[in-house]
Amino acid sequence: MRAAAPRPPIIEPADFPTNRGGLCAKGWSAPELLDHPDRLTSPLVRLDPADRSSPLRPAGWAEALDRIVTAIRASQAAYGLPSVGCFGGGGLTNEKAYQLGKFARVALRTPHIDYNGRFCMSSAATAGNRAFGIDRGLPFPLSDIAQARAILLVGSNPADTMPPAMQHFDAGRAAGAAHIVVDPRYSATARGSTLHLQPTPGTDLALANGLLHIAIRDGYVDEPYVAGRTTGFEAVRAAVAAWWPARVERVTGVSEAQLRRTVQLLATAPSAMVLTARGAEQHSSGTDTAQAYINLALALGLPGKPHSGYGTITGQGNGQGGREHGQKADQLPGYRRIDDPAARAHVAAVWGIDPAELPGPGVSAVEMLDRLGIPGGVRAMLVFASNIVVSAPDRNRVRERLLALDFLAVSDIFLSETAALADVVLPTAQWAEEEGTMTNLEGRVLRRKRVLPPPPGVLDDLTVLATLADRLGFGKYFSPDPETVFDELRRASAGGIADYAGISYERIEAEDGVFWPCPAAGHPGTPRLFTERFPTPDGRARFLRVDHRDPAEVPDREYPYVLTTGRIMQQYQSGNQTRRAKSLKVTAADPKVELHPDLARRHGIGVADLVELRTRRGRAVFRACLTDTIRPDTVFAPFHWGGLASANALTDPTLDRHSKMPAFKVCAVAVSRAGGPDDVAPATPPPVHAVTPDRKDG
Ligand SMILES: Nc1nc2c(c(=O)[nH]1)N[C@H]1C(S)=C(S)[C@@H](COP(=O)(O)OP(=O)(O)OC[C@H]3O[C@@H](n4cnc5c(=O)[nH]c(N)nc54)[C@H](O)[C@@H]3O)O[C@H]1N2
Ligand SMILES: Nc1nc2c(c(=O)[nH]1)N[C@H]1C(S)=C(S)[C@@H](COP(=O)(O)OP(=O)(O)OC[C@H]3O[C@@H](n4cnc5c(=O)[nH]c(N)nc54)[C@H](O)[C@@H]3O)O[C@H]1N2
Ligand SMILES: [Mo]
Repeated sequence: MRAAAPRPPIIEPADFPTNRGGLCAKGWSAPELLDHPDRLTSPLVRLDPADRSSPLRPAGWAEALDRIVTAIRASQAAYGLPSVGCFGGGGLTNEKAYQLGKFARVALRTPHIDYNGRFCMSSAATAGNRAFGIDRGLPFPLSDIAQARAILLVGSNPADTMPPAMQHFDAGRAAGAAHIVVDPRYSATARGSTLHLQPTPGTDLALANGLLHIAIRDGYVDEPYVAGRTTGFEAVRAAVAAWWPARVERVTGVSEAQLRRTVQLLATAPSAMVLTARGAEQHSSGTDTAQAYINLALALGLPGKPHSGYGTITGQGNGQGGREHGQKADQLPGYRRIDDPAARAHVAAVWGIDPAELPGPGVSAVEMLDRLGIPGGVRAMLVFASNIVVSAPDRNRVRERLLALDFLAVSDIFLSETAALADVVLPTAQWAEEEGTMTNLEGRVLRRKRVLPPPPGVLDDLTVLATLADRLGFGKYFSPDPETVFDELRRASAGGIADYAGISYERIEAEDGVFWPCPAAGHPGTPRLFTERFPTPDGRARFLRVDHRDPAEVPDREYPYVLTTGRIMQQYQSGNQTRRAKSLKVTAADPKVELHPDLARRHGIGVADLVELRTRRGRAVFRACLTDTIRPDTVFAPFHWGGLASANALTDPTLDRHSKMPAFKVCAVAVSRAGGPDDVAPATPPPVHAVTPDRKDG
């Protein structure tokens, strides 16, 4: 009974170098969720196994797992091994992410696994690999940010999205550092910056090329660095010659004076950083855009210099570790490539299988979702730690595809919008209830400790995967124990790019975390990368010529404005957790769309009216928030809600061809008034499962 469950722990801010004792609003409210009444405490299955529209009912673990195994076997028999797929999440611990990747390849023998990091880190990751030979969010400790004398922050709003990290930016500002923020909104981060550039969404690449054009023209290129540490500059120099300031101003809306000032601030500071986040990266040109900012950083000679360089600000709890150990369709643990014969041989040996049995690369998240239930696509899918129905682009289509599956199983803490469509729902443990490790944006591997047991009836994902593997006949390859899994991960990653071989639970504890690469027990770990060389075959960083392309959708008569999407401080991701937290509900009750007053006036929209947004894919309704902090041609909607307030009913699933990132941050939209301030807000409450066995009597 929940009444007898232990109280959630009191969260005490520890004095830790990354957050220096700070926690954000979501962190403070997280304990509320541990014993929340909506918590799933037993598996759920459909009353009629053959009918997904029949109600979900509580079931025992044996029955739930039987249904999953039966469905997997049926799909494999009818359509072959690749007809079963897995979808993971960057919130999973390293151990769980690793176990899920291995489960797909060893127990299911399917190439089809990908995860929500495609929506998050994939563009910057691809650019980092291309340019530096490695993808680690920051090649330096986060606290270096406070020491940088100038920072160009592109499409990143840490004041709202990473409050614990913001203190490093604030410390730099207090010490007189020049911060230039590039954002179509005058965001909380832009306030207090030295300079705010306000481009049209989707034009960051043109902006970067324009900045580099000026840096070259005005003699700011660090020629010895370019000659000694890089390759490919001449092609880039030639390409950006065509991006003279007037042209850049026409495309981006940023004036020549602002461009010049930006270059001057960056190039004359004794130390400088260029940082990107989702605003620059979640585009169909996201990889090339990240590359354009890397090109700028390289030309100014920044990567590898003290308190300087390029970095991407990672998102999810384990956004970094979650992308290193095999959840990606093309990847094996240690950031190895699944199509590299040497990598296959190494990992197969650790796993005790024949390399020939390892499947090849699968397809990316959106590509997999787009073909669910279609011949050649996945017919039975297992989802761990993602609420795809809310967070994937063009969610109406995704929902339709999920319904076309023969079988869907979802593991979650609450009944998410995605779980509500499943044949089988598995309740899982959350952060305070299990052991594991996470790797933060600095590449620092950290312990996450268990402080209380999961509620009775709840199993953790490691145990579930090991048990399912056992039922499928592969039990000897899997363990439910986090430290055992981590020790195997260390061996699997050994010699790879993200090398954890020397990192143990004891060391993480003793040293407040260890930075990878750490190839041996005696190795100190690597807080700072690139100081001597880059991990490319020739040791040099690579410039790459990249050119601006218009977004797949630009405004026209029917859809005259630009829609961009993102986050607000009070909600987290698909909202499955934060929409249930009482303390956050009070502060951000209604989903709101930000509109410039001029745009609102044109459509007769007043303060707190309801507004309908329409794109080629769907419609959604939000409460109007009139603000002159946004460009008059752009509207901003948060994506934290499902139902009628779902921003992803609107978004464009056009993919970046390199990273397969969808264009979350730009599409064409029409705006109209849909109701007055007194009309009921459209926010759809998260699904709740009414009958779980432990709640029938109270
Ligand atoms: N409160 C809260 N914090 C979070 C999360 C959350 O859901 N809620 N999620 C976490 C996760 S997973 C992530 S990935 C991070 C994301 O962290 P951020 O990248 O900081 O968050 P976003 O709000 O997606 O986008 C940042 C900014 O990009 C701007 N932007 C939109 N379009 C463009 C464009 O075309 N160009 C430029 N230059 N800027 C643009 C937006 O106006 C926004 O202010 O946050 C993490 N932290
Ligand atoms: N329009 C638009 N859409 C976006 C974005 C955007 O900027 N604009 N951003 C994208 C980005 S950057 C991201 S990261 C995605 C995030 O979108 P999602 O992948 O939907 O992320 P979450 O809402 O964090 O979903 C995680 C789910 O897993 C559950 N969960 C948490 N921990 C565990 C666990 O240990 N095990 C299991 N089994 N479940 C767990 C949570 O309750 C939650 O339901 O959204 C993307 N979608
Ligand atoms: Mo993210």
